[in-house]
Amino acid sequence: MNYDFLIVGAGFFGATVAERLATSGLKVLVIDKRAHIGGNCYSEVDHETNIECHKYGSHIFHTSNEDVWTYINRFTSFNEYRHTVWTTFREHVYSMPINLSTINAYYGINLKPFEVETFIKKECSKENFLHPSNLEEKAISLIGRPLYEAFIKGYTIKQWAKDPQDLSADIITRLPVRHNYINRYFNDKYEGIPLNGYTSLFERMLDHPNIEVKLNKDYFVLEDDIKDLPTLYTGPIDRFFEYKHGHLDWRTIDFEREVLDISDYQGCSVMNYAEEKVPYTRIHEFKHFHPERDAASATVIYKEFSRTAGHLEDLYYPINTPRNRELLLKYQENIPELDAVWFGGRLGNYIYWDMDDAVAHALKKSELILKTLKAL
Ligand code: 40K
Repeated sequence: MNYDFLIVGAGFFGATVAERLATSGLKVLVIDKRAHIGGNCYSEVDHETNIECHKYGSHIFHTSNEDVWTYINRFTSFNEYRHTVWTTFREHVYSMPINLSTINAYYGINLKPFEVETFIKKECSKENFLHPSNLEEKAISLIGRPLYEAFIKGYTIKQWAKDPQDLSADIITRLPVRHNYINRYFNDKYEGIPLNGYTSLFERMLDHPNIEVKLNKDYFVLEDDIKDLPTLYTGPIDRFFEYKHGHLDWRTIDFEREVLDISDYQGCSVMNYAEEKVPYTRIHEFKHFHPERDAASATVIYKEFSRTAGHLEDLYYPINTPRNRELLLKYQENIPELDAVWFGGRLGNYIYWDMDDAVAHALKKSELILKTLKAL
């Protein structure tokens, strides 16, 4: 095939732009340095248990964006899964995010919804951080010390490897505390897991006569004639510019997979562990994402460990520090100098996006690309 356009990365952003351009008649080459499509949303059926696992951690699709929902439903149906998160603290299980059940169970009381505001205010006023100087003081000023120490402190330390006392107060403006027993994790209009899994969704998106996918292909060792094509690059923006201003910092995640010969390990798909002394942040049990499938007799769990990412490792979460923000702006200043190169995705924008954000931005970017190519 003679290509009109190169797309680097086959995650949600790359796959969406590939589908849009191909449907407009362009011949598109999609490359990915990994051995599979789907980016960090990739799923595969576990060889031992037949349970579909999200290899890079739990992914729950949720959106209130009608255009995104309509678009994505051209390629898959969704099941009826509704996400809930539970958190274990000192051998007790609590609802997350913090709601009336969490508060009543933690304090051993029986507040009614209309009593929560006064109760929380009283807890907060036990210490007066009128001008919180760090994340810890801010959190205590919003929910009081007991809930902070149980549900926020240890978890934050494990997630970011930083003490909340050393984090900026303005990372959070509010800490949601629900005054009712509702424990659906997401508030969006639409939610679910692709019925046939994420990988099958990506296969459908990329299954187009104008799209060719080449895996195990690193952009930085590509032949020059392909590199000269108009390009959407969804890899790390600092890598594209050969790290000339320095490295942007990321958190990554390690998983420890275990197969257990029991039908249900934890009774939900995601269980957080709030205590600092438990080395993992959460445990994923993937069979719970597909209640509509025949239950396997065994189960597979992934323990999740957070750490700083090395430069060529799997990148998950941008680390929001002044240094990283400035560095990003420096790199972005280089973009207008480049002809017919667009940056997409979480890695290309150094940003945290949910899957629906990635698709929404990709739909917009596709139109911009098509308009620009016509003018060239
Ligand atoms: C963000 C900016 C971050 C780090 C780690 C674990 O559960 C998830 O995977 C996502 C959560 S929820 C969320 N919403 N926005 C970020 C904004 C950087 S990260 N997050 N971060 C999450 C997260 Cl070790 C989870």
